[in-house]
Amino acid sequence: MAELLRLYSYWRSSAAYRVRIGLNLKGLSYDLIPVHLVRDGGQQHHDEYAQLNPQHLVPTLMHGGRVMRQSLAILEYLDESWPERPLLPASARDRARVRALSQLVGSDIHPLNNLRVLRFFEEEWMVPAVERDAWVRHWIVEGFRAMETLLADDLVTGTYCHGEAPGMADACLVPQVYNARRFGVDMSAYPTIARIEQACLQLPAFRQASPEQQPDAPQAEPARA
Ligand SMILES: N[C@@H](CCC(=O)N[C@@H](CS)C(=O)NCC(=O)O)C(=O)O
Repeated sequence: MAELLRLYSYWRSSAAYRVRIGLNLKGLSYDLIPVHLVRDGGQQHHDEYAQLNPQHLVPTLMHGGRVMRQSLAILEYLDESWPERPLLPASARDRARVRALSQLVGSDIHPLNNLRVLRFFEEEWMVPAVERDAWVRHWIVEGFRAMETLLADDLVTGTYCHGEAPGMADACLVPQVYNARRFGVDMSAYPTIARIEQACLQLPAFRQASPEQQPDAPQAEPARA
């Protein structure tokens, strides 16, 4: 497994953020290749990248000449290839729980709010920004209501989504909370989610994966003299 890991990422992509967390939790070093989703008409649409990822989406992971797509599949690939510090628990039942929590975010919240969906509203249907943002909040609130119940009502929930070690569900949840905050969702309605997010953000693996820490994040404006 000595081959180089190369992650195609965008600083604010929550799907890429999941994989950055997974790589960091595993202690794996990787090369980060920024793909700017807005600049130059969206670099995800450029031929060179579209050949790697015909869906024109980030993230894409390259490892030993193999190309991998879909953040949850990539996280599982990392877990199977580097079993130490597992992202998924040991028993099939517990794995099903963690996968369900992860998919709640990855399959049922995030796709409705993706950049291409919001762009379609704006560019094809001329939906005003205020309504577009209300759509985003609506689907996050729907998903978080269920996620909060699932986490709060289950004794298996610990400091993290599943027990006392961070894993795949946390790698999905934290980027989604980042998006929720960005769009003005009131997180006080989801105390368990907010508590787990804060616990995760204590860990360097999560902090170093955060959008603002990425090399392609816009630099803060220098303070004026
Ligand atoms: N299901 C995919 C979703 C990937 C995805 O939607 N990526 C977004 C960024 S978070 C993207 O590349 N959007 C580009 C676009 O909408 O044009 C995964 O989990 O990898």
